[in-house]
Amino acid sequence: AWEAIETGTGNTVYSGTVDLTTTQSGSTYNLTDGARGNHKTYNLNRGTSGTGTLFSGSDDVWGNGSPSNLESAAADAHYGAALTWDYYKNVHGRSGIRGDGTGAYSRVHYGNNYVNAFWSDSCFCMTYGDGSGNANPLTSIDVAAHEMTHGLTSNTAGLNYSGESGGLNEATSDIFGSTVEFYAKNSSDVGDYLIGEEIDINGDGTPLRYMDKPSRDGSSKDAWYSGIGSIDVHYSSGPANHFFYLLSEGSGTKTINGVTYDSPTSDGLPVTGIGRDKAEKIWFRALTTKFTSTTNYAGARTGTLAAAGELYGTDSAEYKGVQDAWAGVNVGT
Ligand code: ASN
Ligand code: ZN
Ligand code: CA
Repeated sequence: AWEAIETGTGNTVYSGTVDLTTTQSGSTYNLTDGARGNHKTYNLNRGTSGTGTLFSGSDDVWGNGSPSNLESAAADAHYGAALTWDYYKNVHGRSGIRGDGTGAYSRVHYGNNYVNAFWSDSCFCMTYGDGSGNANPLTSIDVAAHEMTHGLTSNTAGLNYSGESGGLNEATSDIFGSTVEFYAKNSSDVGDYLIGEEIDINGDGTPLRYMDKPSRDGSSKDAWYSGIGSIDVHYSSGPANHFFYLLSEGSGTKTINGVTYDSPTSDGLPVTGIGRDKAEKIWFRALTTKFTSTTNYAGARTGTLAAAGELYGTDSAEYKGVQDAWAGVNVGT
């Protein structure tokens, strides 16, 4: 059968109605993104292994916005993967997770009441649960970009998923989860420095994590301390998330897209932000050319300073911003 790349319509759970890149094969449409390494989206239908079935149908409309329609979360996952692909390609010049144009794939409706999502190196794929009551799929843009970024980290720095490097690995996923959401710029998703605000994992409308002041979640740390390497990597990520917020936006109070942030510094000194566009370039360059599997917080400081020096010069405001933002989370003072 002949195949053609098509633009379908996704009625997502979290991002409204969006364009999805699909493939038409004969009279059947598939959730196969022919423009992005043939990234496919599969239906596990509550199974927990294999790939289940590729989403396909006789029309190119996917979901109706309700999680009870199994195509809706698939539309979110397919959209999130495409956005993440476009972000890395258009902002950082990287074609796919491996940089070679190869697509990954997504699996939705994993298990029953599964309140998580994850990346796996062994399948080179992302997997999403349906959340509590199978009603809140974990398929928002920031979560999709977070998981896909674990693939990028594995294929670049390879930050070990424990100790301080594990916290940096987690923070890298939160950082790019956030920047991809800003990049999306659709009417439902304007971008923020919150992680998982749409999936309502806490059941009270609060996000999973906050980058301006990570301790707002009750567990994450705002600043580095000796021994931070022994806590959960989703909490030891705090100082690096906080660094990224400070570097982008500066310390103190700021309202962005209707969300008010209040970012402290551990040394009490103010930090002047350099803007997210430059901060994300610095983190990406450090991740892909400076960090290794054992990079710790001190090494992240050295690596991001080296990246900032190469990009903007060591006399630049950007370089000073990196110094000040790390000082603000108690690294390198
Ligand atoms: N959602 C989690 C993460 O990406 C899954 C996990 O902890 N393995 O970190
Ligand atoms: Zn993660
Ligand atoms: Ca978010």
